[in-house]
Formats: sequence, C-alpha cells, structure tokens
Amino acid sequence: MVGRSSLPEGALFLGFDSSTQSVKATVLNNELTIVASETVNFDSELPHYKTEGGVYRDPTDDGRIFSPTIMWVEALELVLEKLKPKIDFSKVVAVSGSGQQHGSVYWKKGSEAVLSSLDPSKSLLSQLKDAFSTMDSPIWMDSSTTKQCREIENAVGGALELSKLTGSRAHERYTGPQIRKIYQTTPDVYESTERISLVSSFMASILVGCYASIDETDGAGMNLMDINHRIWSKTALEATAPDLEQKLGNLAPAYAVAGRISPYFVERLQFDKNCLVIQWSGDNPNSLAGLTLNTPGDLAISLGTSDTVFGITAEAKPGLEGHVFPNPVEPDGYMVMLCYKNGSLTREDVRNRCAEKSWDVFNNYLEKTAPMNGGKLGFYYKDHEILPPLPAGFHRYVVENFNENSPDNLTEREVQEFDPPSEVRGIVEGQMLSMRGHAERFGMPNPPKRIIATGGASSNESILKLIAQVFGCPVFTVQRPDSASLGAALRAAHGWLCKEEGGFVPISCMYMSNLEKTSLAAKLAVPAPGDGELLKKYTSLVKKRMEIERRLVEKIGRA
Ligand code: XUL
Repeated sequence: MVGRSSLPEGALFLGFDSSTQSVKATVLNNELTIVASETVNFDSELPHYKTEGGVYRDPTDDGRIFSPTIMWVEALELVLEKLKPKIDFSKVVAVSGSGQQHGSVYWKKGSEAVLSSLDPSKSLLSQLKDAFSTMDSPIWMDSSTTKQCREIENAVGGALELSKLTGSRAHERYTGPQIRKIYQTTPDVYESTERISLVSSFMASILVGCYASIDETDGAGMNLMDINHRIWSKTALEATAPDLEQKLGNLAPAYAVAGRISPYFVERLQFDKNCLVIQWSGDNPNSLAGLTLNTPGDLAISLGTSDTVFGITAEAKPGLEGHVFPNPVEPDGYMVMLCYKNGSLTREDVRNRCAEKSWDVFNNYLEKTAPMNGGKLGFYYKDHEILPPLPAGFHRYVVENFNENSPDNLTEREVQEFDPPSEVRGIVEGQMLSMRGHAERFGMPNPPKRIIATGGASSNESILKLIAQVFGCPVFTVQRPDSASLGAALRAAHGWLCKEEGGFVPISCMYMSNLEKTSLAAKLAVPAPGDGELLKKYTSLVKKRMEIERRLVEKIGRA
C-alpha cells in the first residue's frame, strides 16, 4: 500500500469550474480544507452579454444553444479579482479547473502568438476579443446536430460501432458533431481556425499562455477519441471533418502538467512563476474526483443545470446507452455516466408554475404527497431532452392496478394536468425513476451500495429523501455542493504531487486515513429506507416508465 503523501505546509491549490451559468473558484490548503471560494454569475454579474442562464437560444435554428466565448474570459478575470483580497496568489503552487463538458472554442489563425505575448497592463478581455474565428461557442445544451450525428455514425458503421470506438454513440452536444456542423455550414470559420479547444483546455490555455492539450477524460466527450487507446481515432476524425487532427493538437492525461502559469498572471496578480497549471478536465469527471468516488458500488447523482448520474468501472464496455470516459484520477480505470438536460431549470419552472415560486412550498408539497404519487407519472422536458432524445414538451399519465400481483398488469392513461402538489412530486419522482431505470439498463450497480448527491439541489433534504426511496439505498452528501471546482482544486494538488513524485501516484495518498478531517468528507444524509414493499412498487413503476418512454421515443423522438 502506498503511504500517505503530504502536501507542503502553507501551499494553496486553486480549482475553477467554468460552468453553464457561472465561473466558480475554490481554494484548498495543504490539509485539503477549503480556505476561500468565489463565484461570478454570468446573467447577474456580466449583464451586458444578455444571456439567460448563461446561454443564447437561436430562434432561427431549432435546438441551437451557444454562449459568447469572450464572456468566459471576462468571468475568469473577474473571479480572480474577487479572489485577490481573500488569498495570497504567490502561495498557490498548482491550479486546475473544470469546464462544462463538450463546449468548444475556435481560435483564429495567429492567436497562439497573441496568447503567448499578453501585456499584463491590459485586460485579457481587450487582448483576446479578436482571437476567435467565431464568437459563439456551441455548448452541451445544443441539440441542433442530429443530421451530423447520423452522418458520423453511418460513416463508421453504425451507432454501436462509434460507441465501441469512442465510448458513446453520436450525441448532438458532443464536439465532433458540433465541429462537423461548423465545417458544413460555415466552412470559412472552419478554415480560419488554428486550434479547437474544449472549454476545459481553453481556460487552461489562457493560464499557460499557449494552446493546452485536451485531457483524455474530457476528450472522450467528443466522439473523436479512441476510448481504448486514448489517441485520436483516424476513423472518427475522417467521418467528422478534413484536416481535423492538426486543429485538435495532442491529448494528455488529466494528471499531467499543462505548463507553468504564464508571466501575465505572475505580473498582474503576483502568482509564483513556478506555479503549475494541471490539465483541466470536464465538470463531471472532476466531480467524480472531488467526491472521492473509488468503489464500484457507489453512484453519484449531480443535480445542477444538467442532472448527471455517474460511477466508476474497471473496464470500458460502451453500448448505445450512456457514456464511458477515462477516470481522471485512475489511469487504467473508467467512469460511466448518464446526462439529462432538464435539471434545475426545469425543476425551477415547476416551482414557479405550481409552488408560488418558493422552494419552501415546493418542499412542503414533496413532503405531503405520498411516495408513488398515487400512480401519477410525469415527463417534463422544458428543453429538448438528451436522455431520452425527446423534444420539449410535458407528458402526464396515471398508472393504475397497483394492487394486482404482477407489475406487467399495470395500465396507464394519459391526462392533461396534475394538481400542483402532484406536479411537484411528479417532476422529482419522474427524474429519479428515469435515473434508476437508465442506470440499471446501463449496468450500473442495482441497488447502489450508496448514492453520493452533489450539485445545488443536493442541499434539498426532501429531494434527498425521495432519492433514497426510489433507489432503496442510503444517500450521502458532501459539505459543499460545488464538487466540480472542489474536485478541480483536489486535482491541482494531485497533479502537483504526481510531478513531485516523478510519475502517477494514487490520489488517495493525499487523504488516506484523514478524509474525515478534510473538506472532501461525505456524511450520511438519509439512511436506507427499510420499506421493502415500497421498493418493489418503485421497481414496477420504473419498468412502466421505461415502457412509456420507449413508446414516446418511437413516436416523437429524434431519429
Ligand atoms: C455531460 C454534460 C453536462 C455538462 C454540464 O455530458 O453534457 O453535464 O457537462 O456542464
């Protein structure tokens, strides 16, 4: 067993999360305790971009959702300014970060030269505003590339083949289909692009002052990387766009050093010139690291702008369902994940329509309605959903015959609306039933040994109780719901340690035997419910829900 490795006394580790609605920063000390954090919200603190929820929706192109690339640059500058009075940047020995997965940035020819000669007396915003071949970054919420997805799948021999090759079948939000759409619809933009970054490698590039590699974990969210060999797949590249490999640059493991922090930040904010920038990665992979997920029976549920369910596995066995990414803190391991687009914004929509715009009223409704919701099953898609691939719209059913012996005898009838308390339970219960159904189908542990909940809504005890009921297992939470920036700070420390030790060391070396004393510790929020009968009923309801969902997809789903 590897002994516990200590981090240098007084050292700080800085982690960012460049997400859909904000940029967050979390600072850990050498004992892995949070010493500072900051957030910049795009809509409220950078109102001149006029984003809603951090994004723009294109009224002329159904499902096209994007963000202004330069807003992320301004937010990075602002979050650093806000952090300045709170910490001494010269003590930061390593920085890393999370990016919303799949989003992409298009650097114009000649921009690396701009990046490497930034003038510390001027803002990043003023110097990088002309560095892009398009000002719009397609993001993970986009669903406008169904055509490109099918083209790529067909070119490599089908959806399953692409999944076996890259870890996922083609998904509209994945970067490969996004790049293909840009190549097809705006060839001049594609032609004038020198480098394509993910949000993660984009932010890392700014910090190191040259193009940073894409890390292998986030790289798996592109439909372009060979998941088994962790190199660009020639077959997938050819199916996507010409001359793509040179625009992507190299891949690197998540624990690798991207470079030293650029002189710009040394002069402007007094960072130490030896401060390391560790490869940034995706927000979900970094959450996995921040939640210290290391047992195959554990499942994490992140309830944020997107809802995700993830766990770890030793082998990559991709199929048509879900996604497989390399584990960012285990060089031979993998993480498996499901992703839903209708997360917090859709819960908020129901709260606003049915619960007087108040979380207290919403929670009160959750508490006063019975488990199973009297058979009321809801499907709520405010935006085109990812899982299942259904268009925006709401579908409500009442399932009957619960007292029959066989779950196969359940029948349902469609209804137009539910009363407000049932609508509230309907959305949360529906989301959890879907997560359980798809997680089981994807081969994730059933029932899980435990669930660790994170993301904004994980501070809602009524929601946590419902998760425990539907999954039939205990639910744990972490001290802070922003596990993506915490995980990034932890990975900064891990990358620093790997560099120091001259090669990969297990991440648990840093918190072995004293996890409870760090800011990473998870605590029991809801014990496993003892009611076996209820779990059986939920098992029948999950089956019914999956059957209704399949029919909806056949009828109105994206092909
Ligand atoms: C994951 C996904 C989302 C984004 C949110 O595949 O698309 O969870 O990472 O930032």
